[in-house]
Amino acid sequence: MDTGGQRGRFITLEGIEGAGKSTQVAPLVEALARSGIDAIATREPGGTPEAEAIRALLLDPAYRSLGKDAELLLVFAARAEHIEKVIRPALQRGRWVVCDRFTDATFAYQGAGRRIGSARIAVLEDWVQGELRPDLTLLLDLPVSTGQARIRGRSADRFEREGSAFFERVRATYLERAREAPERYRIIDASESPSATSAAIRRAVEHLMA
Ligand code: Z5A
Repeated sequence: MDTGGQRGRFITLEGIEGAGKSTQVAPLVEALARSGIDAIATREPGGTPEAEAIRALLLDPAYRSLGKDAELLLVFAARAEHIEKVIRPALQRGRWVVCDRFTDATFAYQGAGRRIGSARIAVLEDWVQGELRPDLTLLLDLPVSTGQARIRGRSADRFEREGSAFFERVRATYLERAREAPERYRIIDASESPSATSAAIRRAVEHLMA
């Protein structure tokens, strides 16, 4: 995708909680480095001090009554900072960007989870991102119950307090979006071991390295 001088590649990891996204970011960056590709790892919400502050607010269970429109706008406020200060400059310098979650998460969590219409989200996507879209999105897919079992015992953030039906909608929306844009997505079976998942991810990015 032409983003006005972009030369690096933009890879995002998506999936429900416990899918293993955070676990897989470093192995992917290391695999890219072994192939001579300079990549940075980052995450959403977050990636800059200001966006990390917004993340802290979004995840804090103390703010459980935050309205869904305010939540959506905060997600995009963090994203605007992240794109301007981190993602776009890195891509323009030819670096690859590996991002733990991006706008697919907004369609899944605020769209399907909070039931905000996708047309409204798409307006913000165009406004905040312009032409910027991921070159490749790795959807780490697994049953909701498996993901929840992996994070059991951890203190639940504001999203993790939602029930299974919320996460079933999130998972279904990720899968639907992947089916609608097969050229951008690769669905990875995330119920396998971490090393098997890393190997599947490496295979899924090979075509970008050619
Ligand atoms: N959010 C949103 O609503 N809208 C948006 O636009 C964006 C985000 C961008 C971010 O919180 C929250 O923000 C997220 C959506 C919302 N909330 N939720 N839910 P986060 O970053 O803390 O949440 P997360 O992305 O879901 O992180 P997570 O729960 O940690 O999931 P993960 O990164 O996919 O998993 P992990 O940390 O790599 O692994 C979890 C545990 O499983 C850990 O103990 C691992 O050692 C273990 N693990 C990992 N892989 C495996 C395998 N393969 N087998 C067995 N065990 C494993």
